[in-house]
Amino acid sequence: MGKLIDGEWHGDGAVAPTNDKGEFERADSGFRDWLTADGGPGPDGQRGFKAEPGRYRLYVSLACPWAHRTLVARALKGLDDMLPVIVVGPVMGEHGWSFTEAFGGTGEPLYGLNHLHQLYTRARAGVSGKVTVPVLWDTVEQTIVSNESADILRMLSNAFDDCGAAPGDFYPAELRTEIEAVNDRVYPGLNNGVYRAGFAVKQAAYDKAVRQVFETLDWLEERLSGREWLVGEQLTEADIRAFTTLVRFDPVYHGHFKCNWRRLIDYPHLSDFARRIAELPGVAATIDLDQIKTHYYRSHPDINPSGIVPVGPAQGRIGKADARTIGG
Ligand SMILES: N[C@@H](CCC(=O)N[C@@H](CS)C(=O)NCC(=O)O)C(=O)O
Repeated sequence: MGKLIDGEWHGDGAVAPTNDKGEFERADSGFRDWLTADGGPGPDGQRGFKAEPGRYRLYVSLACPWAHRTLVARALKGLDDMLPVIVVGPVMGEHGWSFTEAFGGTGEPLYGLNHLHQLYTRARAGVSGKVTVPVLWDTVEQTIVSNESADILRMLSNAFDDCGAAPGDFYPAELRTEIEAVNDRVYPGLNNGVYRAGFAVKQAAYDKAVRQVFETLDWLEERLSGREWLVGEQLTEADIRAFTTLVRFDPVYHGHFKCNWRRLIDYPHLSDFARRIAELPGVAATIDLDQIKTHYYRSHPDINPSGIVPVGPAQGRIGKADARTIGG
């Protein structure tokens, strides 16, 4: 991992930033503008960029659960042609995310860049901070509209509706309060909770985080016992946000991040829920277990020094199965 300081890349060996209690602390995203149908300001007065087919690119890693949120929205809204993706390679090394045409990457077709940090400095020469995916890039102004997945997910829900996007609103006005309430629990307890468990460097920090992960899974299981979707009677962003962590749970978080009290397949309602979302049109193609496993097990040498990518799980894999199997 590493970061930009005044436009210079500093690679470092540390797995993730932790505080003096050994707890992982996630940095805030640095680019927070908004894509809107008419180019008007975003919901909180952010600078608006007009949604136009072909104008923007979505830089993603297929491994990353945050980027995956935006890929699910792109698939469900039928934006494949309007919003092309650029896919980094799976392993995050000393230069951070890098472009390659091997291992499922697309290379970097716009400017021939080698590393994602070069896109950040292209947007803002002296920028400081983490270099993360997803990135929503404007090819006209050559800048980053946003590198915050929660915001990008929300903007893709309606920004391209006048351009012929598929119907569906993942953040309908009448459900917003409840969606926020679910997000406020699922983000710390599950989406970021698995990282807080996995990146903890002190026992107490791990114990606290892993307990919260399973309290959140228990709560979700209970909530889904009598309903199909987390909020209301339709798919919302709350479902998409839970989904991308759930599909990684048994292949990665259970082992690599030590979230091994239970597995996703031990939760019948949650497993059905994840499968239900994976079966929506276009969603299965966004799940790449090879990339997911390769990324985590090979990008965190502090946690997995050998870089060996384990073969399992045999059962309960969701989406496009990874290539390696044992037996019949
Ligand atoms: N808050 C950001 C977080 C994104 C994020 O942390 N992405 C990870 C990949 S899963 C990343 O790019 N990490 C690079 C790093 O930490 O150096 C979002 O949700 O968009």
